[in-house]
Amino acid sequence: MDVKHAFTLDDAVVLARRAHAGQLDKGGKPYITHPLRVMRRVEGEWAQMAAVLHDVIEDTAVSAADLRAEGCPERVIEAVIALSKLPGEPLEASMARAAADPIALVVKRADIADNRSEARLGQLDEVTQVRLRAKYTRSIELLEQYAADYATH
Ligand SMILES: [Mn+2]
Repeated sequence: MDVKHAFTLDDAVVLARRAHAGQLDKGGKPYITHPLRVMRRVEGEWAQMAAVLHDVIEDTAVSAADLRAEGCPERVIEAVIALSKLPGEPLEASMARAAADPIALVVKRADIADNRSEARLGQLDEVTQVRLRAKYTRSIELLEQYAADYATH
């Protein structure tokens, strides 16, 4: 009997853990703790899958084709692509793309919220904190501006 195993949230977590294995965040903690926190900040299975996988294409060797080969739902892959900054891409363009995809939008909001949380920023030196706070404030402003534009046009 051939029972095709449907891709679950657990599969997404295992895939993300494997992809980020050995990576550390700016505070020296295992990187995977960030996507896991972002996952807990969103609701719905696809959004949670996209959340735990949101940095996989941008920051690891895993590609969209690899996600597809693992059986990850196409809608989740689309959202992860929308969340993946291209090399050299301006912040405006990356926020516009995230805002245009409803799943990517909720994940990006949660991503920025986690990035600017005291738990995360507090581990960093003062100069880095100031720089990142400004970057995340600008990011959320752009994201919400594009989201509002898309909602009204
Ligand atoms: Mn992130």
